[in-house]
This record gives sequence, C-alpha cells and structure tokens, in this order.
Amino acid sequence: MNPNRRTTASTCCYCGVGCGVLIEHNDERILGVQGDPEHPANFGRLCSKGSTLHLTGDVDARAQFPELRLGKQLPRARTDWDTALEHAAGAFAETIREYGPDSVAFYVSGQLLTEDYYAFNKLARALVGTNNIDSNSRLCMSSAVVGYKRSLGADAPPCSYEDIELADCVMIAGSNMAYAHPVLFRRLEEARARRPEMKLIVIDPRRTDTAEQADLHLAILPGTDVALLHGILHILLWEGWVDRAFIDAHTEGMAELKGLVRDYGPLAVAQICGIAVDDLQRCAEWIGQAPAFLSLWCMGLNQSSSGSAKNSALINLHLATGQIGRPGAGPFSLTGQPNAMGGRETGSLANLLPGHREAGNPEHRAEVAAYWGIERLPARPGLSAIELFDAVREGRIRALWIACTNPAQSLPDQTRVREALAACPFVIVQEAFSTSETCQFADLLLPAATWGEKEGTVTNSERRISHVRAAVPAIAEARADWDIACDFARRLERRLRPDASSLFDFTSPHALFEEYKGLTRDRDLDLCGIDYSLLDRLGPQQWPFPAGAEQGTARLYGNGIFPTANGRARLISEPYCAPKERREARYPLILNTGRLRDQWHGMTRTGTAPQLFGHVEEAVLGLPPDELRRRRLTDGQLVKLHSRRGQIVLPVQADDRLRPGQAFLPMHWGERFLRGLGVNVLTLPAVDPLSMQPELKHAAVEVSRIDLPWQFFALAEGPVQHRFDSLRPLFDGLQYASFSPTGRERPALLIRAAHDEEPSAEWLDAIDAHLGLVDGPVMAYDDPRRGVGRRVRIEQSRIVALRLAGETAASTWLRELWKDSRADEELHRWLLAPPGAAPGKAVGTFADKTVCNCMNVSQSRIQAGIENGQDLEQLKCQLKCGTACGSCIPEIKRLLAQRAMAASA
Ligand SMILES: Nc1nc2c(c(=O)[nH]1)N[C@H]1C(S)=C(S)[C@@H](COP(=O)(O)OP(=O)(O)OC[C@H]3O[C@@H](n4cnc5c(=O)[nH]c(N)nc54)[C@H](O)[C@@H]3O)O[C@H]1N2
Ligand SMILES: Nc1nc2c(c(=O)[nH]1)N[C@H]1C(S)=C(S)[C@@H](COP(=O)(O)OP(=O)(O)OC[C@H]3O[C@@H](n4cnc5c(=O)[nH]c(N)nc54)[C@H](O)[C@@H]3O)O[C@H]1N2
Ligand code: SF4
Ligand SMILES: [Mo]
Repeated sequence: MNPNRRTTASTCCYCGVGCGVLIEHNDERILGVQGDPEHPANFGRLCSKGSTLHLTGDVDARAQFPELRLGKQLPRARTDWDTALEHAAGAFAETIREYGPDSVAFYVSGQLLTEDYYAFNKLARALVGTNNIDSNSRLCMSSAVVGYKRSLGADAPPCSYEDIELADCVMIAGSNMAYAHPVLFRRLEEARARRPEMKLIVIDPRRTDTAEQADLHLAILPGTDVALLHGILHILLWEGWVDRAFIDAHTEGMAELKGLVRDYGPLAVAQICGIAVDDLQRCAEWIGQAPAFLSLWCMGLNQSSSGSAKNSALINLHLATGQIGRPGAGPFSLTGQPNAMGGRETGSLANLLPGHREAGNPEHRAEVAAYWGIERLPARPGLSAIELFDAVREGRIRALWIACTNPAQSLPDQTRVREALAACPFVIVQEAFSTSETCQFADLLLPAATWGEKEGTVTNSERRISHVRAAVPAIAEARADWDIACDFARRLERRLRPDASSLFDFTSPHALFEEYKGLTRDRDLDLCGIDYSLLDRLGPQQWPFPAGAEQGTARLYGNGIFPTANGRARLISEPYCAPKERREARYPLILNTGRLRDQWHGMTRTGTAPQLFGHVEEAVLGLPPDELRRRRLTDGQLVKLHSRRGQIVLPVQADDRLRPGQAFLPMHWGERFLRGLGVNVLTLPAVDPLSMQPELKHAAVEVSRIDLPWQFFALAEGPVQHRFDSLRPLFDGLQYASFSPTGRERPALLIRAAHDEEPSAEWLDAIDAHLGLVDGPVMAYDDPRRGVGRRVRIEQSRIVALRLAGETAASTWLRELWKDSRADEELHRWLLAPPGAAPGKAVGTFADKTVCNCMNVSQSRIQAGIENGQDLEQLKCQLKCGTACGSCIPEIKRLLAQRAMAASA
C-alpha cells in the first residue's frame, strides 16, 4: 500500500450533469475514482463513463511536449515552451500587423474551465482586438442560448435538478438522457419509483432507452418539433388549459402567437409529425393538467436549422401554462459539455461578452473595456464556428488557435473543414491527447493538462459552480490551458503594446476567477459572492450568488419578473419550417447522429479504455429492418453510406427502434477509428439563422451494397496506443477499416478491414511485423492461390496475436479462444484446414455486447436469465448486472419488455 495514497474531491470531465468525483491518487498517478457523496449533482452516483475515468487517458495517447513544424510538408519536431510560444507570438503579431486583427481566430471549447475560457476571451478581444472567438458550444448549446434570451431575457436555465424529482409531468424532447445524462436520469427513475403517478413524455424520432421508459413516446418525424409544440399549444388554448392570469401579468405576444397556432390544429399536426392524433391530445392533456410541468431538452432540439424556433416553441408552453419559477416546473435545457455554461457566462462565443453581455451592444463593450482598462473592444462582429472555418478556407483567417476541441472530427462537412485546416498558414492545436484528428493539421502542437491535473471552476446544467481540483501534476511538459493562454498573451503584448502594463498578470486560476467575477456584478448571473474558499467551505453553489449572499439560488423567476426591458417574458411566434435537406429519390434516408452510452465525442479519452468498447464495439449504421430488406442487405454486411458531401464504408445492422426512412449513426466515429473522414463527412453545414448552430441530426443519405471480397481481421495484445499509431496509417489505402481497443484484463487492438482486391504481400508483411507475427512462436498457414493467410502467435499456451487475411470466417471463434485463453488441438487443426467455415458453434454477426460494464455482464447472459423467468431484481441478484453505476438499467428493462412483448404476441 502506497503511504501517499490519498483522495482529492473534483468533478467528472464529461457531461453537463457535473458530478462530483473523489479521485484516489498518489504523488504521480490517479489510481481510482468514486462518486462524491457530498456533491449535490450526484450524491455519490457516477455513470459508466465517470466511474471508469481512472482507466482512461493512457499516457501513450497524450500530447506530452510542444511540437513545431516550420513548413506544411515537414514533420513536427519536439521543441521547448519558450521557442514554441515565441514562435506563436511572432506569427500572430505578424499576421495581425499585415492583415489586421480579424485575420486571426480562436476556436475553443465547452470543456475548458471557466478560468481558461476567460483568459482566451480576454486575449482575443482585449489584446488581439477581434471578436473571432467561438466555441464548440456553437454546435451544442447556442440554440438554447437564443431560446432563453429571446423568451426570458437572459441565458439562464431557471430550474434545479431537484425540480426533476418534484415534477408531476416531465417532457424530454430531443434528449437521450439515459445515455447522455445518466446520473440525472437515475434521479428521475428513482423519483418515478417513489411517485409512480408522475408522467413521462419523450419526444424523439427514435425509440431510445430513454423513450422506452416513457408513459408516452411521440416518435415524431425528424425535424417536426416546432409543428408538434405549436400543436400542443393549440390544444392547450382550445381546452382552456392555460394560465390566463400568468399570461396577462407576466408575458407579452399572446395575441400574435394565438394567431399563429390557430393553423396548427391536431389533424394537421399529427400528419406533419407522423403521430396519432390521440397521442397528441394526450400529451397536451398531461401537460395542461399537471400541477407541475417540467421539460428537459438537448441536441434533438438544438442541432437543427430551426433550433431557435424549437426552443422558443417549447418555452412558450411553459409561459402559457405559468409553469415556471415554481418547484417542479420550468423549461430546463440540459447542457452537453461539463462547462458549456461557463463558456456562456464568460462570453466565449463570437457574439457574446463576459457577464452575459452582447458583443454587438456598444454599452456592453464600453463596460467591459473600462473594466479591462483598455480604450475599446472591437465592434466588428466575430464569426461563428461554421463561418469561421469558411473564412479560414477562403484565406480571410490566416492564423487559427484551436483549444480543447477536435473540429476535424466534430464539425459538419469535413471535406470543407479539412480544406480549411490544410490551407491555413498557421494552425495551433492546444490538446491533451495527440491522437485527435485535428492534431495532424497542427503547425504547433501545445500539450495541455487535463482532467485530474488542472484547477479551476465549472458550471453545470443547474447553474451550479464547482471547484475543480488537481490531484496529480500534469504529465510530462503539459500545462494548464489558462497558463498557456496567459503566457502566450504576455509574449504577444510585448509585440503589440510594449509600453502598456500587462493585462495578463495572472499566476493562478483563482486570480482569473477573481477578475472575471467582477464582470458579473449586478448582472443576472451575479456570482460576486463566490470564491474558491467559499466553494471549499460550502460546496458547489448555484448562481446568482451576489456578494453578501449566504447561499446560491435554486430557482429563477419565482416572482414572475423576467430580465427583459419591461419585465415580461415573450411568447415567440415562429412558424414551423422543414429541415434543410429532405428525403428524395437519390437520398431517400434521413441520417440521425447522436451519442453512445459509453463513449465521449471523438473518443480521445474514452477510446483509450478497452472496456468502454464492450457495449458498442465498432462503427455500425442502424437501419430499420424494412429498409434493410428492401435493399437485400443483412446484418453485418458492408455498405457505402453516402450523402451529397461524402461517403464512408461500414457495416449495417437492423434496428427496429428506427422508423422507416431513417438511419442512425453514432457521432463518435472519426478518422482514427474508422477509415474515411468519419460521420461528419456526411453532415451538412446548414445552420439556424439566429443561433448559427448547424443541423447535425438531419442529412439526406442513401446506402448501397459494396462488395469487398478481400477481408482482414487482426487482434493483438500489447501496447494498444503504440500499435494503433503505427498500424492506422497502413490502412489508409483500403476501402474499409475499423479499429477498436478490446479486452478488459488483457488490452488488445482489434482491426477489421476489407478491400476489393488483395493488397500486396509487402503490405501484409509490414502489418505482420507490427503485430509481432513474423517470428517467434507464430503458427502460419498460407494458401496464395486462394489469397488466404492465417497467423497466430501463441505464448504460454495462449493466443496473444492473430491475423486472418483473405477470409475471416473464423474471426469470432478465434476471438472467443483468445478471450478464454485457449489454444488447443482444435486451433491447430483449423490452422491447417483449407478455407471455409469456422469450427465451433455458430456465432452471431456481431460480438456479444457487454450490457453491464461495471460487472462485466453480457447481453446473452442477461437474455438467458430473462428466458429463465428472472425479473430485474432477480437479474441483479443473480448476475449482479445493474448493481453498480446503473447506466445499464434502462437497457435491461428494455430487454425485459421485449421478452414480455414477444411472449404476449
Ligand atoms: N455518453 C455520452 N454522453 C454525453 C456526451 C457524449 O459524447 N457521450 N456528450 C455530451 C454533450 S456535449 C451533449 S451536447 C449531450 C447530448 O445529449 P443528447 O442530445 O441527449 O444526445 P444525442 O444522442 O446527441 O441526441 C439526442 C436525441 O435527439 C434525437 N433527435 C434527432 N433528431 C431529432 C428531432 O428532430 N427531434 C427530436 N425531438 N429529437 C431528435 C436523437 O434521436 C437522439 O436520441 O450529451 C452529453 N453527454
Ligand atoms: N454528427 C454530429 N456531430 C456532432 C454532434 C452530433 O450530435 N452529431 N455533436 C456536437 C456537439 S454537441 C459537440 S459538444 C461537439 C463536440 O466535439 P469536440 O469538441 O470536437 O469533441 P471532443 O472529442 O470532446 O473534443 C475535445 C478535445 O479536447 C481534448 N481535451 C480534453 N481535455 C482537455 C484539456 O483539459 N485541455 C485541452 N486543451 N484539451 C483537452 C480532447 O482530447 C479532445 O480532442 O461535437 C459536435 N459534433
Ligand atoms: S453523468 Fe456520468 S458523464 Fe455525466 S458528469 Fe456524471 S459521471 Fe460524468
Ligand atoms: Mo455538446
């Protein structure tokens, strides 16, 4: 036992629930994670991602040293911080002098801490003098920002998590909370178990695990939310289920809105949305009659060309029924990233300024300039993410700083994004993991400290600020984001304003926080009463928390007064508009993209933990069974998935939770894990006109069968990230290749590939060399005439590496042997047998999935238990599934329900 083992309270670095974690560590390393029982977001719970944090972040995948290249054709070479930042400051200063301040831009992230955000924002606006600072929150929360501001006057989610438990009717729209906000979903499940009368409505085109738990699931046609929400309001008005007194006293715009929703009668709406009139009616009734009505929403509403209208239409329902400012009531937007809220508060979107101010408002600019002690802030509007990358592509932006986001994976229309990144004269990437797709475009790579290594604050979905604490020192030469930004800023100051005193004399994140908070004074989010020591004393706090306050604010607008000019909330009238792309003959399917339970975005972190691939192992396109049949496709078959903008090759799988005409692909797969430019090569850059948020959930696509007779399969234990790095580029020439870490106890890399013809023998030799399949205890079989080859490496009577080329029929069977540490006679016999069927029992197309990640329980074992008549409690008792983090419980319930359905049919 290491005597230095101790615990540091911090937060989870994934989703916006903002759970508290207790990090167990010694002086150098993180050893374990537990939920913090004292943290008011999770009270000790963690989901499958949070509870495996200590298993992620393989040092081999980390960016460790600054790296610089002095020409696009050259490789980057390791350098020191001084050289790196001097070079950067020189390049920025030169670009600014020659082309003006708007020729540089910063693209930052909702995963930065508030202090990091503030430093970058001040750097861009005060020092460089540009509003070109935008964040990946543009892809995430910007429609919610517009929604709140337009309707309520300020960007403030008015509710608390507790309200989810207190509501009588909860409506979840465009959110797969069971996967994306699991700990909150757990709280909702527990509340419903205590109060079964509580109603749950889910609006999602897919029957997700979240929808599966609903009392009413409205599987609307994608993109039709505005019509649906207006249809609900139409019924509320018609039936008199509105709060007249509240409307009269606290809102404006009802006359116009009434005129608009008159046209959204139940029949028309049911038809637009593709749902039953009765379901629409029931939905309105439950909302209208609920003593307390709360709605939760996320990317299904925000990531849309009518994202702002969807937000407004939803908030309209709350204003019309007076369901806001009371316990258990209100429009509650779920934030995606851990500190998307902090980004909004510090004004780190092109159109914002710190303290919920507007960059386009001259008074706001003057206030911030005065606070910073500079003459003025730039008046020219900054560019939002999509426009920003267009400007880079067109050469209007010539120096780009990217921090804590992976645009070469996450932005829509990757072909264009990559043209931009390749064309930009100077790209800085400030990254914790050198494996992100964007790193390949970096002229300067700056290694960033990350989770467990950095200090600051974050704000979660319920406006609650937590103190994020470092447990261990940053790896190698990595530095905290705020520190890098400030160091660079001081060097740039010496070039741009040599005579002035520094604006960046910060020596700690706390100093940044203290300066930042002054900009919130007397604003709606006033958090002047908070400092780090208060958070350490009282725990995480909700803003507003003005100076002198004793505690934070759980609920806003209890008095019916809104932060608008006349104190009234606004009912917004926006008609329904169809999404930008529609189904048509050439592209008859709508591609929806979203989250998996156990992966995080581009998977730089979660992708280092083999056990997080147990639930879903590889990129697979989900299609409704009918669509598969119509195209004569079967499970596991490779297809070409194409849109107007690009294509990828991957296997298909029947998914009966999708309606006809729809397809679903997880958003996580980028170029590293799947050959091609990833899911976003297909998506379109159309944006919402107000929020500028792109439509990431609605692209017209088609699938076509692709025949790739030459197949490849390999599995090798050992240093997974090293193997990944050396092998991945070798597969660039193939039409299909997919990579996944696997193995809980013995980590291994798994590769599947296919091509239309047999690659060269030299290519295969190179692969074998990397896999350790050339010499030593390697058994081989080659049939060059048939193009079939097999290699298996056996050490201490166990398979440690294997490779099949030409034909892969035995792959699943071999994998089982590997997993069970068997290398018996049967293996030897098979190895020498001619090509053909694999030995052993018949196995499914896809590997058996691990439903319960904590206790390592597979779907087949759960299904066997269900066949034996076990219910949830018995399954928990016998198999232990669902007894730790609980993230798998919705899925187990679904499997139980499926069985019950099958039995009654
Ligand atoms: N496991 C996991 N959790 C995460 C993340 C992660 O990467 N992994 N990321 C975090 C982040 S940054 C975010 S933003 C959140 C996202 O959280 P969510 O928004 O809940 O997740 P998504 O899966 O992107 O999309 C939610 C649902 O929107 C539905 N949808 C698609 N089109 C429409 C439509 O037109 N109308 C409606 N009503 N629904 C539609 C999809 O079918 C999908 O089920 O998750 C956060 N939590
Ligand atoms: N098709 C499709 N595309 C989508 C979405 C979708 O639903 N569908 N969702 C969109 C949404 S909502 C979001 S939020 C975006 C997310 O998109 P990204 O922001 O690109 O996602 P991440 O992979 O989380 O990128 C964060 C990067 O920061 C690095 N990093 C981690 N910690 C630190 C740190 O402390 N400092 C620094 N400097 N770097 C760090 C990580 O290694 C990672 O590469 O994706 C968007 N793209
Ligand atoms: S719900 Fe899961 S991913 Fe989100 S903050 Fe909590 S532990 Fe982390
Ligand atoms: Mo997000």
